[in-house]
Amino acid sequence: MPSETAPQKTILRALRGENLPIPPVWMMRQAGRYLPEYRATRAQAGDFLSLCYTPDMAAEVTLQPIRRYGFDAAILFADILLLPQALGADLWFVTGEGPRLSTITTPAEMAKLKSADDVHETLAPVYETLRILRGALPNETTLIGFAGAPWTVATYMIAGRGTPDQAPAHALMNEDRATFDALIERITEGTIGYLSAQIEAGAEVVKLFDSWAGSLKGDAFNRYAVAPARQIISALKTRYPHIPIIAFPREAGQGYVGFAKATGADCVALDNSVSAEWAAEHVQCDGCVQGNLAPGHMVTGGADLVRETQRIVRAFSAGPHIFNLGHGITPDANPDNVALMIETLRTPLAD
Ligand code: 1CP
Repeated sequence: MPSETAPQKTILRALRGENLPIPPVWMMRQAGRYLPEYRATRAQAGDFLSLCYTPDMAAEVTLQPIRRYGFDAAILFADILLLPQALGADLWFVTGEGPRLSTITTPAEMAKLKSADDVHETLAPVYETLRILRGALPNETTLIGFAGAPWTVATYMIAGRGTPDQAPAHALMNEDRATFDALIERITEGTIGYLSAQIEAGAEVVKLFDSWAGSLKGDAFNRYAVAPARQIISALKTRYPHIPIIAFPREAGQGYVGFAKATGADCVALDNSVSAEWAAEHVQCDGCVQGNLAPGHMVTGGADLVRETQRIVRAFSAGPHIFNLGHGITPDANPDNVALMIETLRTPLAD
């Protein structure tokens, strides 16, 4: 059961609005293919979904970057597409290409989905992974659970795969709004139950990934990025008022302004399409922000990485900040560059 503990952990302190002299740090996709130890466990598991659904192995890959780098947070190893699978969609991964799902584009397909309350049997191994992690993590490390935001999850369920412009999801939104809205609502309810169960199993923070929020414009952004996030956050805050929530409306641009206030999120995660200086003025004024180093620096390293890390730390130094990348670290990243980023961060700046 979650308990109200005094916030000692740096990530929790930042999420409660404290401005720490050295920002706490973790990295999106920190357990991933750039690490040889991840590749070894992944090979042992056989395939990606087996890795997600085998609690000992999922816990092991979650812990690997904590052991190697001493990150301030560990993020549960799972995937945003496990919820669609738990709702009844078929899910598989094509090597070298990515995820594939059976599609939901008609009222008949929608009717075949399970109810939001029926997802927990499939997802039980994920909750077990969290329980293992709570016992295995160092005392100072915060455990983050997560889910995809409804729009992003819907884009995969409608298209059956990742799509560069999310055209199939936009088409359904325009052509059959009732089915589209029913799907968004089912995912929203499922997400509330899924994240609640993650918190019960030991997640101390949860994050909502809206990776494709950037393709929602104007009213659609309010209706399908802001409103579902607000619904999920308000339901979680009613049940677990002390659990901080990070929202990541990736590539929202101007949509970042006021997003925390509009949704109730404790922290907004920033991609690297916005400058830290702009975000400090327009987003951090409302509370904690997370981000936003371009992931490419983890490939190229060197003086540019050091300079950019210091620039971001300086830009956000007047308020609460969790250091992170603007998106996930890529498989071609050099593990030594991650160490250099952390060393740079933890060395106090001269002025
Ligand atoms: O080992 C492999 O080859 C699989 C690659 C992989 C990994 C490591 C996938 C497939 N998912 C994951 C883990 C994962 N996914 C985590 C674990 C925790 C961590 O960050 O370390 C998280 C939080 C996610 C979230 C996720 N999955 C998102 C949202 C964040 C983002 O990157 O924008 C999305 C969009 C997915 C879908 C997905 N899963 C995997 C891939 C390759 C994709 C993207 C597919 C596409 O759009 O083409």
